[in-house]
Amino acid sequence: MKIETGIILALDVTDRARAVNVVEAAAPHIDAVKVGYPLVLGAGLGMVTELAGSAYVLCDFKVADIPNTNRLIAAEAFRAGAKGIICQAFPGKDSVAAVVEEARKHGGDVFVVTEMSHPGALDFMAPNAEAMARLAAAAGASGIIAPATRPERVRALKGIIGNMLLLSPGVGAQGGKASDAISAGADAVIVGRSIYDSAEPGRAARDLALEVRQAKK
Ligand code: NUP
Repeated sequence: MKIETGIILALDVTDRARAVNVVEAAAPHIDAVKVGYPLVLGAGLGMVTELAGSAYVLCDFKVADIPNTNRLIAAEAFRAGAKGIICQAFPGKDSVAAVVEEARKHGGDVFVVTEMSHPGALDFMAPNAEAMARLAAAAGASGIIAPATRPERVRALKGIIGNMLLLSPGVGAQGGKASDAISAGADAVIVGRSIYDSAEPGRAARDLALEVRQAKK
C-alpha cells in the first residue's frame, strides 16, 4: 500500500449506488478503500472487483480461522481484486502465516489487527497487543491495525513494528482524532462514518487529509 494522503475510507455502507457515490466523492483524498462485511454481504463480493478497477481495495474480513480456511478466504479476496487483507492475530502464528503466504502469491498486503479501537478491546486484546504486533512482524505482514482512540497505544505498538505500516481506525465517530493518531506514529487513519455519513463526503475526506498532512509535518 502506498501512503500519500494517509486516509483509508472504511466503506461500511450496504448499498452499491451509495458506495460508488461515496468513493467517487472521496477518491482524490484517499489512499485505499476498506471493504468489510457490511458492503460485501449487502452488495456482493463483486463490489471488491468493481472498486478494484479504480482503487486499492483492502478487504477487512478480519480473517480468524485455522490456517487452511484462512488461506481459502484470502485466496477469494485476492481473486476478487483485493490488494490487501486484514486478519486477526489471536488464532496464532500459523493462521497469520497462511494469510501472508497466500497474499504473497498475489503480490498483496496483510494487515494484522492488534488492539481494536472499541472499549471491549481492553478485555482480551490490549493485554496481548504487543505480542500480536511482534507476531505480525515475524510473520512478514505489511502492517498492523491499532487504535486511534488510544494514541498512546499507537505509539507503543509502532515502536515494536518499526518501518511496517500502522493503520489506525477509531477517528471521529469513535472519538479519536486523526492528528493525534498520526502524531503518535500512525501512517494512515481508517475513517468510515465521518466520511460516508457526512452531507459532503468529498469535503469531509479532504478536511481529514489536510489534518493528516499537517500532523505529519
Ligand atoms: O480496531 C478496529 N476498529 C475499527 O473500527 C479495527 C477495525 N477494522 N475497525 C474498522 O474501522 C471498523 O470495522 C470500521 O470499518 C472502521 C471504522 O469505522 P468508523 O468508526 O470510522 O465509522
